[in-house]
Amino acid sequence: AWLKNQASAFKDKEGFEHEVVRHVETTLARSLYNCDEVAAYSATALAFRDRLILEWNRTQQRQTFTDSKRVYYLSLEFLMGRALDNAMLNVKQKDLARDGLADLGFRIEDVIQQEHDAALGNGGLGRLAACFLDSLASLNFPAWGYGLRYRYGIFKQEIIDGYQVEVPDYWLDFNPWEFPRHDVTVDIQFYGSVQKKTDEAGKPVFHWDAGETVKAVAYDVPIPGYDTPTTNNLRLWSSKAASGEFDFQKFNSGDYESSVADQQRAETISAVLYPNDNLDRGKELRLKQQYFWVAASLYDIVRRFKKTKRSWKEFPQQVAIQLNDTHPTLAIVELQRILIDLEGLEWNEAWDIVVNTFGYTNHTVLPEALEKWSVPLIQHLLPRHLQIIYDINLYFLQKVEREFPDEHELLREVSIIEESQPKMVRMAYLAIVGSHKVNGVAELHSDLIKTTIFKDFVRIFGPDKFTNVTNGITPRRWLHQANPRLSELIASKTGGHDFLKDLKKLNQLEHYVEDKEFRKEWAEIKYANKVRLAKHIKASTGVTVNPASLFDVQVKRIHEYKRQQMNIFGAIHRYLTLKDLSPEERQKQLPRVSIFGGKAAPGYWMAKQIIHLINSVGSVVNNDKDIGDLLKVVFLEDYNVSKAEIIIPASDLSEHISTAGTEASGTSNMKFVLNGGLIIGTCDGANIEITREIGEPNIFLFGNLAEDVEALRHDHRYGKSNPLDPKLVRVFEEIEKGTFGNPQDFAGMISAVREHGDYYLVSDDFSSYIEAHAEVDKAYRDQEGWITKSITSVAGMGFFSSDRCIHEYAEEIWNVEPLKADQAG
Ligand code: 26W
Repeated sequence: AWLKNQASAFKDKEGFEHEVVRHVETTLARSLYNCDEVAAYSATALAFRDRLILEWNRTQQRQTFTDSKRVYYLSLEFLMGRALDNAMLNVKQKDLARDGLADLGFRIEDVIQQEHDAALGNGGLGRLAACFLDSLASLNFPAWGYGLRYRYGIFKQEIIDGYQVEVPDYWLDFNPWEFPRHDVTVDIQFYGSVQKKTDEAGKPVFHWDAGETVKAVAYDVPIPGYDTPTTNNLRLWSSKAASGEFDFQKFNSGDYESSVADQQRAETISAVLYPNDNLDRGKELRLKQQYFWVAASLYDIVRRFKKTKRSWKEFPQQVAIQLNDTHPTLAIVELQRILIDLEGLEWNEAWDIVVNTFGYTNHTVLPEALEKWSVPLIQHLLPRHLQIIYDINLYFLQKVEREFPDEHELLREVSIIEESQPKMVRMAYLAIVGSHKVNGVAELHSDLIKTTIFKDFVRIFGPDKFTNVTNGITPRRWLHQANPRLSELIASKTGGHDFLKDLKKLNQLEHYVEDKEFRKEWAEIKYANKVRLAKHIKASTGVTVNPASLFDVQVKRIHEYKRQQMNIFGAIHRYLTLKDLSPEERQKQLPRVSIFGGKAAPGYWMAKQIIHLINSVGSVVNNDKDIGDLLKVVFLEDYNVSKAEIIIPASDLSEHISTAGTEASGTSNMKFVLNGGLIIGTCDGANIEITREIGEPNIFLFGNLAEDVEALRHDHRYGKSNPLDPKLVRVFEEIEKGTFGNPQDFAGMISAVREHGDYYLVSDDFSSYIEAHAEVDKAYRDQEGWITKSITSVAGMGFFSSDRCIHEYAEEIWNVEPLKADQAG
């Protein structure tokens, strides 16, 4: 109903056109006669932006006026993708805009594509944060995101001669979705020393004499909810020299170079997103980024709280802060510092407030991804914070000693400070100690953290501190936006678009599984999406693929634990098997396209080798006259959110094949199934819950279980493993013969399996992987059976909405309630 009178609505398409023309002619200072697609995009974005701003302001006023508890989501990554399409759909005016743009001579699809992705993230963790923002706004929760405004997002990937080449992603040229708040700034301090003094009462007080000050400037991004006036705020901090431009004193005294150098050093803090996913490298600049962002955000949150004139003990009733992995853990220390050093609270009183304010989400169990910072580095950069960390650890270890006397090993095991050379601060332990709830992101993952990496903390704090919130995805972007025809078909059978707000309604599709017309349309939509992807593949790689083939997709960051190497070994096996057949036999085989995409961290040598092998196999297989359409292998360059929106709706089968126990959840698995694709996967992460929801006959599971991994690794280390599957041996031999180019280039991938302990258990799972693929072929030949599986699966996906997920956080962790527009009083 609000849509009728909403501030964010255009009355009609003429009203929209008028605004577009006005922006072209005034804001952009161009004439309609030289308005290209870029200008049409800019003007359309500005027109919608104007509308959003009104609801955005009202939402902020409403939340302030009602004095409601707010959620603050601290994430170093927000992988937003494009905003215009999403904004138009959320206010339900895309059709009007399509008509208006057509009048002006543009196709809306072309206009939408002019927008640069906001790619301020690496992968799963960053995209989850973006889905959460969409749900928080759509469900009317008073919530803010806090992050960094990187000048360069995740690098663009080019594939040159089969190798990944990184190109900087400068994305801020024209960004209508951000609003600089030059009046909202915070001075952030680094380095220096700490003075201990005593106040009149003889109580010790600590004064941090900082050595460097940098200015944080706020940039705000409106986050519109779907079908609601609520428009939340994402606040991103940009770093600037504290003295403004550059230091005039230095400048005037002739020290021009060093004044410019100071300015550059300050701006470097928010210059670039670290491109590592699941790898901690411990760089000083990264720690600087973390503190800069955390300190600015907390200052902002505390400033807002102080305006309410409430007493400090009410802080956790007004503020919930969620830590997206350990990257913002310094916020715990910073809030304690503010409360004791600046506000004069007693340690215990302050610490209660801190613990009740924070929640911590863990997103990985990979040991190399668990953050540790060296004590000397923290001492140097944040001397007062190091003292507070030591005090937090002292009180914590005293508690442990009281409750577990004689367990001296335990103290060393759980200490926040690792007694190594140099000493290290274990950020996950600090996050656990400083939060009231810790959660994993899928059932298996939450069980694993309780029984492995955090098991001692379950004993110390009790099991109730640890919980599970299985990840989810927003159906607005990942169904309605990415797959509009499927969304319309579902709407036509489930009573309109309500399923987009209540995804459980998808279960009504079960009534149509046998409906001939419905099934036909369902299949046609998938086919049309495959035709669209085939065009994209042709345009970007030059390879022609037949849309009637089975599209088999693995798109995600390249990592050994995700096992793209096993996938490409499997494709080689398929190629060799086809070559073995007589031409007559061959023609009876099912045609396949193996589609890969994903970025490798620039310093991750093995991941880059995997990309190179995929491309090398592609150039042999795709040009083999014996093979033709029966097998194509393509690597899609520069996988990102907007490419995902094309790829995911076009998949028949997607691969989620991590070594059991390594993928915390995975979220693309949910996106693929929601779009009618089936999964081949291991019993890992959310695959397990997906199986439970959609039914075992609808998923191709294979491989060893998480509980077997330790023993298998042990066997590899002591040479007790089974001999390699002859199929895998043959794949290795073929690579080593030079069939796919210089074998030296791929020697590392093979020796990791054959000589170096096969840590990711490729050899242990290869046979069952190949068998599962044979099952896929068999199932796909039965097209009717496949369509039944596809529809049944989508019907079961209601659980995986990020709306469900946000409701769980709100109830179990944040204790916050939605605030509807009519509750403004
Ligand atoms: C310090 C370097 C670093 C950078 C990023 C360490 C760890 C990370 C992230 C936590 C890695 C990540 O994105 N994890 C993914 O989180 C998703 C959302 O919960 C899960 O679905 C994925 O399984 C998990 O790999």
